[in-house]
Amino acid sequence: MTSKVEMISVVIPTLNEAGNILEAITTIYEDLAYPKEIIVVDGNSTDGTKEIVQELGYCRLIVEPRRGYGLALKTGMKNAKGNIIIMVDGDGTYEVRHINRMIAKMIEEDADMVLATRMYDPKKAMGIMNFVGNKVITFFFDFIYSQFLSDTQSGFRAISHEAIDNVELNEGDMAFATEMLIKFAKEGYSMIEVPTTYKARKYGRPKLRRFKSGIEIFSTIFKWSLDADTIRKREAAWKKTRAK
Ligand SMILES: Nc1nc2c(ncn2[C@@H]2O[C@H](COP(=O)(O)OP(=O)(O)OP(=O)(O)O)[C@@H](O)[C@H]2O)c(=O)[nH]1
Ligand SMILES: [Mg+2]
Repeated sequence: MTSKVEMISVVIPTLNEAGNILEAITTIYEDLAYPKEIIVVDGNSTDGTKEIVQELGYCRLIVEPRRGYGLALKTGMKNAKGNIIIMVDGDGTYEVRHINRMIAKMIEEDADMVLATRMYDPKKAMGIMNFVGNKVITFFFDFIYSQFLSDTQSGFRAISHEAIDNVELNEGDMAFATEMLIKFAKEGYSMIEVPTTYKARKYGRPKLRRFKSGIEIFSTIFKWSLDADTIRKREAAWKKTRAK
């Protein structure tokens, strides 16, 4: 439950995002209408990303030399002081102006997590492979964990700091985002979505390795699905659907 904003910690993982990071950070700095801190967790970029962040002066730069999207986010979150954590990529693909909208929804609904969903983007800018992969993953996740999300692979989320501290997250790479949803579902934390738009990458290459990440994400989904509590909840959800 998140009923008020004390401070927002924005955590941004970066690995060679020199052409994207400046716009993301300055937009957040200017637009975010709450007390805030911006934490960039950089994987020792070699393209000048760190220098750009340092020069701005108002961001906290943490260098996390170990590889992995999940590890970077975990390190950032460990250092966050706000009662709400925003996680967002530093690659310019998310509309960071929508943070205010996510926070408003979080408070209004007393939610533990708000995800920005890219599935209702009128321009349908997401690549077909990512779109289909995301849909399949999301179908299995929703079905197994009795949720109603549309974009489980969204890396743009507002999260209750208290809730995230209460779950154990072990995945070091892209499956981290899915593991977080699974653990939240298991704890009974509320997760809702607000629509956002998707922008194609303008600079640099994706670090996502589709095949490797796909396998890791599916193993994570199935690994946590077989305990008695999850099976009981799923059964109850089926019965409820059948009774309608
Ligand atoms: N610190 C750190 N950041 C990383 C690492 N891998 C990815 N990132 C960052 O995490 C964010 C997500 O990675 P992306 O490469 O954009 O993955 P994606 O969003 O699936 O791919 P796109 O379709 O290109 O957006 C980006 O801001 C990356 O720079 C890493 O090992 N360390
Ligand atoms: Mg990205």
